[in-house]
Amino acid sequence: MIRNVLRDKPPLSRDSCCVRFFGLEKCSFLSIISTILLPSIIAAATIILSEHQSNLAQKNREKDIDLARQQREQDFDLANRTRVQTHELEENRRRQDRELANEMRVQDLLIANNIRQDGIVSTFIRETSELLIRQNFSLDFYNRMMVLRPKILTVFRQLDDPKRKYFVIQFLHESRLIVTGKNPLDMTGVDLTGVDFSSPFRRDDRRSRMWHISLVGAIIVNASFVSRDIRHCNFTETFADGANFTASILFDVLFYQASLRSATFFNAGFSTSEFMGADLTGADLRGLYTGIPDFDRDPFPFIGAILPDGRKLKGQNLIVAGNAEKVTTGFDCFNFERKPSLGDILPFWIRENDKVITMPYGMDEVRKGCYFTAKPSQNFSRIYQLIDMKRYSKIIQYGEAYFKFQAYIRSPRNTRSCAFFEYMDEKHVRLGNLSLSNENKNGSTQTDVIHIHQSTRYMEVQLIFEPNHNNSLTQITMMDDIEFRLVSLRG
Ligand SMILES: [Ca+2]
Repeated sequence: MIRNVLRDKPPLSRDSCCVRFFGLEKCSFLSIISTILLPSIIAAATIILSEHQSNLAQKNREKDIDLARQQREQDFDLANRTRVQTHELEENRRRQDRELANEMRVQDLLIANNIRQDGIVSTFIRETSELLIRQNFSLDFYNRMMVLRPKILTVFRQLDDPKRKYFVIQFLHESRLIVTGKNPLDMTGVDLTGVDFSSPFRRDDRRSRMWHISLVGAIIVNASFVSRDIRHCNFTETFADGANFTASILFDVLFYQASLRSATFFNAGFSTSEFMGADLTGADLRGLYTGIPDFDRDPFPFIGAILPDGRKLKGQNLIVAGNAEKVTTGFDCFNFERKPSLGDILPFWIRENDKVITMPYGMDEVRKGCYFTAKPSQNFSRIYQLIDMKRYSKIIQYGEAYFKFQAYIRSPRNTRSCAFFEYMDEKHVRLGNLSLSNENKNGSTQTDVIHIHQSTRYMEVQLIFEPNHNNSLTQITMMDDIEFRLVSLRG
């Protein structure tokens, strides 16, 4: 059917397509338009394209410039960093070189110092040994005090290494030059600060022993004696602040007048050591056997010492029953109403006869209790007691211990009643005496402080009453509060 329609449609004639425009046929108009417009379009497109390319090129150039700038900046940064790094590296190298040079110099100095110090020690040991051999191991006073002591002081001043100081002390100890009881050298002023005397072994190991060493007067600040067995040693008058005696064995060690501030004796066996006059401020005295010592029950080892808590202990009265009411039986010394009657004396005092008695003070007396007196007699009457001072032998031997004698006395005029103290040696040989008397109606306490003879081992105290011829009890001698005690060391 369609084929039929197409077949039936008449063919287009030439004239039929030429519609007229502006007086021109349509075909001619299109032809003209296409002739003019096409090149224009092409030209325009070309211009636009060209413009676009130009812009692109501009952008690219700008980008290139930017990149180049960035590159330059990076190069500059890199160069800077490299320069800084190079500088730092060189600086480091120079510093390392300097440090190395310094270390080497220090090492050289150390080596030189070591050689010098070894030389000092070996010269000292050689010369001292030669001196000992020359003197047949028995140095006289001049050799000890004018040759050896100055030499020792010089050596210790020159040595700065605590280990070498320890070696020298070992040598002196083994050469028996600083052994207690063997006329040891005076170590006063020898500086042993920080020297390590500690033992690597157990304290009961034989190798821990350092017995009988005398360091009297030495400076042993912060020195260590940990685990050392230093029994029978003498640290009298040492300057030993901060010294460490932890877990050491200190039987029979003397610390008279030593400065032991903040020293530690923790777990040390020091119960038989003596600390009279020492400064123990802040010291740790928690001993092995005793715990913290009972200073009040047994003040003896600490008389005159400043205790860790700052207290200072007075010595005990060595006279038994020096106060009359303590030995009185038969009546009440404080109840004068029932009086007068005479008390009996318990046997702390030895009575030569039965004349010496105790009596209560009168109503008008300031003093209370009882006093010693004597019954009327034609002869001198006396009571006495002997005091064993052997426990004090070391402190007496030290020679700087001061004892105080005291008695309250009132005697009639022109009598010779007195408290009489006589000291004697081990064999009871009398060495000297001291008497306290007072011819004063009012009575007063008489005292005297002396350091007694170094051989003193016994003290006899006598209360001597002169016969009271007028037989009047108001004219009698009275004595009371008799005391004898260690009060201080060196005045
Ligand atoms: Ca009394």
